[in-house]
Amino acid sequence: MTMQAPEKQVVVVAAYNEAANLERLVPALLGLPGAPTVVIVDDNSPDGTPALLERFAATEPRLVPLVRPAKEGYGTAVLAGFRRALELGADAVATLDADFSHDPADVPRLFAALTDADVAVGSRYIGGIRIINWHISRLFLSLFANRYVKTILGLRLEDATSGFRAYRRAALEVLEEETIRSQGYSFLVEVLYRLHRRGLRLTEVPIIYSERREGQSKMSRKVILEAMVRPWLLRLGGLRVGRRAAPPR
Ligand SMILES: Nc1nc2c(ncn2[C@@H]2O[C@H](COP(=O)(O)OP(=O)(O)OP(=O)(O)O)[C@@H](O)[C@H]2O)c(=O)[nH]1
Ligand SMILES: [Mg+2]
Repeated sequence: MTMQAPEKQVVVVAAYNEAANLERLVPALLGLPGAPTVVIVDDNSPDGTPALLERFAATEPRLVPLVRPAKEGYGTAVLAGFRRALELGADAVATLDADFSHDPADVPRLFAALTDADVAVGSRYIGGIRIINWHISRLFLSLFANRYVKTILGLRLEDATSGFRAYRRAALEVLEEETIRSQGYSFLVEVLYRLHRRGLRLTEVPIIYSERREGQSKMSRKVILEAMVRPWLLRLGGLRVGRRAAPPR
């Protein structure tokens, strides 16, 4: 089944200490064709992000700040953004990082790909490798992580760990029924795995990824450990569920 380009578009950005980036990112997103509503989920960043968001929101009703009291991880931030987007009546929701690793100009292409998919993943790895400014060791880590989760979970995507995505509303409603256990970046894999198991259609759209220029990485040992363990927990949980539900193709 195909559908028209989504009407009410919402972009969700998880951000922690990204004020310098948000200063430029928010206007770039608000200016996109499709006039999206922009939800920024900040965890009360000490760098002044909450005040910056208030300033934007004072003059721009399409900017919706969602400030949580403390840092609770990427996954739960995006999930909170999804809930707000559904409340706002979104037909489709895109996610991207705040640090310009994902080019806001690519957002319309991701939304457009929802005409014949439920989830469109901005992929660094289909049809070649497109990453700017990564040390080779970081590239190997990312390629390994993708191979790792593909092997454990049977996902056919080339880039299951990309946070640059678009989801149809129906996909987010399915996620509402699922219990998402990841707090950090393994959220990205968990979401795809659950949607795949529920029979939703996943597709990939080529994007160019650039290493952040401003601000600091939030990668931590805890987050990496969760990313290593979570696929196994999902797979083992999935085996149990698999007795009742139809297994993925
Ligand atoms: N609200 C919120 N946002 C977060 C949290 N952790 C990460 N983020 C945001 O999630 C996005 C991805 O995090 P990054 O630190 O860029 O992760 P990364 O791209 O793997 O690492 P770098 O290559 O160093 O940028 C960024 O917009 C972060 O600000 C968190 O605990 N809470
Ligand atoms: Mg980043």
